[in-house]
Amino acid sequence: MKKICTFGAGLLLLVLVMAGCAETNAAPSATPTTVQPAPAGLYGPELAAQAFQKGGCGACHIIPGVKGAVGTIGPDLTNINQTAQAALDKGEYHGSAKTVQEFLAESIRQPDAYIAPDCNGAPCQKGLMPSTLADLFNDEEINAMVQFLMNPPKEEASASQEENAPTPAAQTELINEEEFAWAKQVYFERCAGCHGTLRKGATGPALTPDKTQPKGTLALASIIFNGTPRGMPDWGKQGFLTQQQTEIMAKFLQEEPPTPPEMSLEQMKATWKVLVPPEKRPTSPQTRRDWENYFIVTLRDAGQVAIIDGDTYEVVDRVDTGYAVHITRMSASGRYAYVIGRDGKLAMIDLWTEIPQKVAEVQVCYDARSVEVSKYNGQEGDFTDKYAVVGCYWPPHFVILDGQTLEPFKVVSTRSYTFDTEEYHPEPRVASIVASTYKPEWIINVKETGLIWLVNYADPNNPTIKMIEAARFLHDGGWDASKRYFLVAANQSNKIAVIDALEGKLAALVDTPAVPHPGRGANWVDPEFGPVWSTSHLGEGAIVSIGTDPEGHPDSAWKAVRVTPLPGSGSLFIKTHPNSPWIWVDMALNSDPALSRTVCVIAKKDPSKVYQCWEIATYGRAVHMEYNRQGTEVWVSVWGDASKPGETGEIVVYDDATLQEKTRILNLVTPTGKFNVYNTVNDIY
Ligand code: DHE
Repeated sequence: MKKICTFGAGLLLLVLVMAGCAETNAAPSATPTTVQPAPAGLYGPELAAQAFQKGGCGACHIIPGVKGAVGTIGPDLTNINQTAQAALDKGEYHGSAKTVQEFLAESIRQPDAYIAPDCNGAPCQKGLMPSTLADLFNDEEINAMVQFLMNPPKEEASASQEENAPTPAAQTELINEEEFAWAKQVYFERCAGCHGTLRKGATGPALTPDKTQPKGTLALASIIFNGTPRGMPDWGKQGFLTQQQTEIMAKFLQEEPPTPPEMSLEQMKATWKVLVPPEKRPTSPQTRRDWENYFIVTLRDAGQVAIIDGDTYEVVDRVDTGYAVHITRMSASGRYAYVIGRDGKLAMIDLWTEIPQKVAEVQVCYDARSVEVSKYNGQEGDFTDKYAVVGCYWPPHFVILDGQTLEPFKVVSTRSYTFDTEEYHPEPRVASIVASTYKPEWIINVKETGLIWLVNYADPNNPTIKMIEAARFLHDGGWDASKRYFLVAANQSNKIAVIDALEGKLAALVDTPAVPHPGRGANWVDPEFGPVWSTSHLGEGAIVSIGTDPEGHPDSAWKAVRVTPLPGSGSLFIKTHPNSPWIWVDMALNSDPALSRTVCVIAKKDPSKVYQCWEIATYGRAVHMEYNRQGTEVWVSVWGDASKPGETGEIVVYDDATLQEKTRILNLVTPTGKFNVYNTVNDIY
């Protein structure tokens, strides 16, 4: 068994305990990692520092005097002796230790004996630090670490410790070609979204060799296996990666990142297919169903969307789309659904045919997350259903396409300079895109540079672009109720940027708790502060509401006027409807399985606290809420596991007035986002 050390919850020393994790990726067998014993002849602080290095404890803890020990997942160990004394004095400690020394030693051997309350501002989590530790260190090493923590050095790492610390190069173990190819694919599928294709960091930290090599294989593998409280998934615990596989990934991350290929317009056009030409499509709806009450449901791991009748709950059709399909947006008329996969494949579905039908498809990049349409209809022309735009992660560009056929015709690179330090960035990815109704304009959020581009598509071959300085790293967002202001999360800056689409300028930057993640947010009227837009957060259990009515409620405008506490962090989405008395919120990425399948509602008339929370299933995660057209029902996805029959996923439908369950739409494969046609066209959230 391979082991790893880090202090986190309690005092974390992580051993990668791996038992029976389902293998979902056929990986090559790992090159063995050998845990080296501490060099003989070391003692005292030097032996302790060596032991901390050996286990990679610094990946999760700040340990004064230990080179590279600046991790923030576990508690800061600078004053851990005092924290331990306080826990013993207050009787909070439930282990068998009677002294601080015993406490520290026990925390290494049995990390869950006591869960420290503060992991750098967030609550520490049970189970983050695996419990089988004793075989990693001998008694001498544990004793040395305990003595070290009893009296930690005041200064930074001393020269001798620096010398004794293993050099990154010595720690890095190469992987073979087969392992590299496998890890590259897994990185693309699971990691690139947050850390960047070139690993320069965005939602997650940078993972370039200068950052990863000092951490070493053991520490990196432990983070990959166990996740972090700030939203990094626990790939090992979830069963996506085995211990061996996390080690291959950890080694891959210490190598230089490979640069993927570019994609030309010619290559895009080679993938372009018009399956039903516009002239062969019906001129009026051919279905008797209320197609405006269809829900287009992402079936993530099936690479499909299900089109579900919002009146009868029947799955009307399943349409093949892109790999790990991500989101759907409707054309301005609502007739067409545009579905983007993570592989950059865009599918266009006609909702007017008797059975909805894919009418065109194209691939415009290798990695994408967003799609939007032209919505402007005014003095400058009618752009209804005229253009689509896809925002890519790799290559970093956006592509403008014909809205009727998906023929791509304009590619615009987003490679440019960061707004604050004016440094060239090779991978500024396109995050959310929304279409203005005030002007023929898309608001395109360029994640890494922190710039919001106002792209005028009136002459799309010669688009004018206004770049607005905002904050890094831009992610998701939505309109306020008036649709004049667009609010977008700069999630690693803990800010919401507000764009005034009428004036074409930044209206405000609002500070929030850690890692805001609104989806498109929720618009409602606060009894005290008037119209507000709310976001939940990945990094903290809190909903923040921001005043959005500068004319009627100038004192509240663009201020975080209310914080509503949630039982946990890890929230991805929040939703409401103008007809609803409630605001719904998930905690899909909470590391506690019970909370991850819990939804909460907040009463608009008493928004200071949560009204009710409940688990919606016995498996999977509760993720993403959507209302029906009338605003009387809420649909919530149970995001299951495609490899577990009976637990692949379902949608739970609630009566919004009573909060009672109405029905379940069963046996869906990993349903995540759901987009009601009417609500999506009209930006109702
Ligand atoms: Fe998403 C929206 C990016 C992971 C489900 N997601 C968005 C948007 C972006 C984004 C930029 C805004 C699009 C817009 O409005 O134009 N998402 C990313 C990532 O980079 C990230 C963090 C990591 C990744 O590797 O992809 C990521 N997203 C996820 C998931 O794991 C989710 C939960 C399920 C899945 O698809 O795998 C997921 N993202 C969604 C959904 C929306 C979304 C359902 C749209 C919400 C809405 O109501 O509009």
